[in-house]
Amino acid sequence: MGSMFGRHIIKAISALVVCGTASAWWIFDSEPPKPYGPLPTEQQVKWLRMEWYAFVHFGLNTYTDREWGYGDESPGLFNPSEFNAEEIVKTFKDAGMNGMIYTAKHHDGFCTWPTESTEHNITKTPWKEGKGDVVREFADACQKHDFSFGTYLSPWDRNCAEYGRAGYLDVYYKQIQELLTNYGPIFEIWFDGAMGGDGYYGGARQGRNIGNADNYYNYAHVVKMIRGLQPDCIIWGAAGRGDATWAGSEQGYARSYPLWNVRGDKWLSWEADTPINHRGWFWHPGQGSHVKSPEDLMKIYMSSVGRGANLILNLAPNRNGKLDPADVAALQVFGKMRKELLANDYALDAKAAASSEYGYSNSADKLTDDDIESFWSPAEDDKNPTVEITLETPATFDVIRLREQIRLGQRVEAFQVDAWVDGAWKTIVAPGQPGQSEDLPPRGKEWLKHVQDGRGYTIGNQVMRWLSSPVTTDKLRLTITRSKAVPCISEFSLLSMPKADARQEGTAAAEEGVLKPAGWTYGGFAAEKAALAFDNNPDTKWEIERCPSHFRVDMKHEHTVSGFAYLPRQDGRTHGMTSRYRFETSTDGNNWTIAAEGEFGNLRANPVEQIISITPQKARYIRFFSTAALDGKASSVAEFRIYGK
Ligand code: FUL
Repeated sequence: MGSMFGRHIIKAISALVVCGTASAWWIFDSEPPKPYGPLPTEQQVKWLRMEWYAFVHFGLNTYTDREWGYGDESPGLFNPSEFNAEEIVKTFKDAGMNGMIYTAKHHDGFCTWPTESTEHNITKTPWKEGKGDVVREFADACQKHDFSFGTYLSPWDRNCAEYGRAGYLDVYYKQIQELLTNYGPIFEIWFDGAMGGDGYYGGARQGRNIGNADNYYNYAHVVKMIRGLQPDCIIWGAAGRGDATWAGSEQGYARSYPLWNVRGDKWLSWEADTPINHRGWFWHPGQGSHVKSPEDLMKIYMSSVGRGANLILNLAPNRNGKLDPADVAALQVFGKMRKELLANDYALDAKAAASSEYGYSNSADKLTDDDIESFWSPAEDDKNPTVEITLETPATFDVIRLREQIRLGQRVEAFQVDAWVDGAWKTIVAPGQPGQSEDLPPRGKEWLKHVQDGRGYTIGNQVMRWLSSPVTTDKLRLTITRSKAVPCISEFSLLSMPKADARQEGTAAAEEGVLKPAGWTYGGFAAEKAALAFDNNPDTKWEIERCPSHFRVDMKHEHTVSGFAYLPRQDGRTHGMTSRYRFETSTDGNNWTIAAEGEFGNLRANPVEQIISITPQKARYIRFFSTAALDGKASSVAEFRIYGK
């Protein structure tokens, strides 16, 4: 410490000598550590501090019960008679969010603003007699409520005749230009990665392959254009040329921890996305019973924001233009829990004593001063930097939050936290080990079990480690066990996880109307495995290395069948995941009626249960055909349910 202080005084004096007339405050300041590695832009710093915001999927799919429209849907369907953008924005804001991103155009190519780029737009709808503009209403409501507004503009366009050819680029660039010119500040623009495949394409109804997306869309040009129009706008995606990227799952968690905001020589931040409702990104009839519980939302938050990524949480308006009440209820409870979690930091103003300090301005007390800009750094030659934190009175907590001063780069590779319990140090966050990582398994709900008791790896903008059992103490010790350069830690907080409101529990999927498979027999391909699709166990499945193929069910009695549910394979693989289907019914097992056929969109990124309703009809037999599959000629079904009575 002595030599450190001496060095600091020398620095200050030499600064005075060099600057001559330097103002007196410089004497009380010291030079911070030098920046390390790629640095975030000011926009990226601000964006990371937003933490979470809303996604809003709302368009023609809202009216067709689909996730991916084909491109031939009639704009005549769009008529949200009770749409009130302000009410939606206020709901988000009350929950503690600070921005929203709206799907101005999804893959079906329908533009929800009066664009000059295509006829397939809002002016052709009955809503407000063709004079409406959803983008305008959201943008204005956001501006009025001091809420950030962003936009999603799907690069893939299944409506445009020119898609896949050079002609589409003029259309697409025009759309970007309109959205970034006419609607005020856009905090983030989202370039989805889904691209190419079959579609309407102006009537061609064919498959189109664009090859390399980065080449086809010319993202280098797109990025340049956006920087010119709105330099503060965060660009998401764009083949890695933007400012932020996908955290690797549509379940809302960062797939892997440690999480480095660095790709090559560039700072690139992460965003995890998920819909609040298990049914998907767009609103679907009867989705109320499929909302994620507030407890699950908290686990999602802890494994996205808690790992250093941002979280974008989708709430979809229904056909009237209103948010689903069940979604809103879950959001409100989770929002309240999050506020309570962050409201009380037991380490605030606690005494902090470090093994060393880099300089006077980077003393240990900066960790507990509630100032995100100030930070503690140890001396350069301190290879085992620790800080002891002493609270005024013992506190009980189960979440530890740390933040790095990311303006100087991301540095910390691993850390450890010990608590003084019963007269000895007890490790409550073990340090992450070199070459290891915490990867959440990409399996349905299973991954939620893996959220607590993680190790200490990267910190970045922030990291939260959630302990499965609370700790009570008045003394803690933080050790930075590995760091790429002198650590710069801005905050150390001790938080306590609130319990969910009991009234919100039990929102799990209602099983109303599901026919019980007792005594049923199966036929068709791989008939001996068909029962595995009806055993309520997503780990076992009906599968066959063949597509198209099908299985047949004899329910032994006639029922009125009103629909079915299909759960794609949940083992993290996509080979043979059924992506197109046909569902047939029969009363005698000989004459079959096609009750439904179509596409299951977006399974690759979000393999959630797909529920299809049919016109209720009498049937003793059903056949489920897998007519197309992802990644290879195979078919599979993890779980299947038949609805009826
Ligand atoms: C995906 C899309 O394909 C989904 O439909 C949704 O928009 C999601 C946010 O991104 O990749």
